[in-house]
Amino acid sequence: MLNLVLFGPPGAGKGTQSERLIEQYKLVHLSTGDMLRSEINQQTELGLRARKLMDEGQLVPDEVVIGIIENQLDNNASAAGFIFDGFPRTVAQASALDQALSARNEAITAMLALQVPEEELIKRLLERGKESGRSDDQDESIIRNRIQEYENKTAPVAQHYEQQGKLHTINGLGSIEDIYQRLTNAIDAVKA
Ligand code: B4P
Repeated sequence: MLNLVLFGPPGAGKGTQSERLIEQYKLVHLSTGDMLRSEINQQTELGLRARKLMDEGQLVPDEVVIGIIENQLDNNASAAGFIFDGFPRTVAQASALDQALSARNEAITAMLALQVPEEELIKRLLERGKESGRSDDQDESIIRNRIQEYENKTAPVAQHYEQQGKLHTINGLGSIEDIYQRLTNAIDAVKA
């Protein structure tokens, strides 16, 4: 299996690039953000809990997203591999993912970490907010809160994979096509 973690701050382009990478490598796309938004749209109990936190720019509790991901691993047992997009977002989530994969005789192949300066992230998310109506993209203070949550809780996840020799940093500035090329170069090198 080819199991990739696509990593980076909010607005780094994880969702954008995942859509192309799953086509190229025939992988299953697991985006915890998309799954949580689907729960919100269906107005499930989980969705109602998640919405309040997401609208404040906070992370939802680890046990919620870990449970969602484990279900998806079981539902896609015959997949060629996975792209984990927006997960893991805490070191506890990373440890849980390692254990869940190891219990299935699998492991993360590589983490691809997109690097984008903060002012560019804010510009992209405010722009998306105008087009998509996503409630967590509407307000600069919520976006800055999301970036702060990333710095405090998510950035250390890169060290977790660096210690395993799996971290690959990718310049996330430039055209979507240029960044896609950088990602595929890195993936092809780890696959070889
Ligand atoms: P997510 O849905 O994961 O989304 P994101 O971090 O906002 O964005 P992403 O990096 O995917 O950006 P995109 O490609 O769309 O998270 C939302 C919330 O869900 C979190 O804040 C949290 O509350 C919750 N959550 C999710 N997972 C969780 C977890 N594991 N644990 C706890 N809580 C969790 O790109 C953004 C914009 O930039 C787009 O409009 C795109 O068109 C544009 N763009 C992309 N690449 C560009 C480029 N190269 N140049 C210019 N613009 C570009």
